[in-house]
Amino acid sequence: MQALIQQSSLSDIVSKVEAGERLSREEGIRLFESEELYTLGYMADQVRRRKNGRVAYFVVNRHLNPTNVCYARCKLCAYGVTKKDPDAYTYDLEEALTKARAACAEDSITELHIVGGMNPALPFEYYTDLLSSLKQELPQIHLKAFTAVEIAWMAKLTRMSIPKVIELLKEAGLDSLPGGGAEIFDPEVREIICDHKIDSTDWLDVHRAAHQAGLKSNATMLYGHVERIEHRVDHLLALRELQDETGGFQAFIPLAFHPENTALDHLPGPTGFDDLRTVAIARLLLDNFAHIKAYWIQIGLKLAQVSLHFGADDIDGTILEEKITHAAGATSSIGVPRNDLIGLIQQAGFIPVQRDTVYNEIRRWD
Ligand code: V47
Repeated sequence: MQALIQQSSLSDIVSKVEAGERLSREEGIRLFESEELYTLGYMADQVRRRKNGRVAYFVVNRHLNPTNVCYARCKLCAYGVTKKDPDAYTYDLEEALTKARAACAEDSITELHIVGGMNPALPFEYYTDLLSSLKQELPQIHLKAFTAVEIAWMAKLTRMSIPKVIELLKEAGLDSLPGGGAEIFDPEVREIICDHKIDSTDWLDVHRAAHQAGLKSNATMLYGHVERIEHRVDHLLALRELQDETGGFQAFIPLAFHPENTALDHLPGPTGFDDLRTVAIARLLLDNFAHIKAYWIQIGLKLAQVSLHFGADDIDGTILEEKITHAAGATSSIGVPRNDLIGLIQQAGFIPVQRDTVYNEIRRWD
């Protein structure tokens, strides 16, 4: 390995990573231009072990998607539909609670991940009532709910400021924000893949406001569509900059584009090589993020396991019913038993740790 590294065209970057120095935009671009997957993995694994040791995390969670009706109709998305679509659904409060009750029937579940479309028929009270009813009935469950896109939508709907919307959601029971809706921050790429979505400034403003309100959040990047590698690097650096300011992000999750049933279904989507290098480069550029998640729903359990050696320290959760990526042709199962995640982590040589949403350890399998 040492001989390989010495001959590497990235050996100057290896030295910087070993010294714990921050990488620049140009270095980020060089990493993406490189085909030296081993060197990328070597560097990312060093950082990962420095930050997280031999531990790999997972959460026992469930998804709840209250509506797929969405006015935005993003080209990247196969989940959102118009209200007239035969597949359109919107749970009323009681239906959402029934779904949540069933989803959280198992004792070990600690998190509900709640996201949905921007449905013009739903008033702001729908969201606050949903949170407060869930909190009342399932007080032990962490409510990780609503992307920055949905929160900005609620602000527009109610003509309230983003901090006010977050304050009211928090009062109703919101515990943290998921990282979705970030896509790629570059405005020209956004124009193609999600022209009705908030821009990067608004996305970052919502997360800044959430962090200022004392809530943790996650961040994502959708890759493998029409973006260039410069767009990926700039996206990651924008996240790094906000993290320098607030420290409120917990995990970064690279999201592998799934083209099926989307308006971009002529695109091939990312390859396994791209999945692995993106995890590794995220680990290297996001030096101020504690955690990098390999989202097995999108890259499959096998590649998520391998990602643990390429910078990832978390493989997300058990889930049980995933709709958004499966609408776009994901071939992974829609959920996985906890013991399967434990086995995958152990076989990869790491210590499985079941965590809660904010990374408190619940149990470890030493
Ligand atoms: O917001 C939509 C993306 C996100 C497609 O915060 C697509 O812990 C691929 O954000 N192909 C939802 N991706 C997933 C998400 C997430 C997942 C796991 C953990 C966390 C977390 C967040 O998926 C959406 C959008 O950015 N998406 N369509 C598609 N065709």
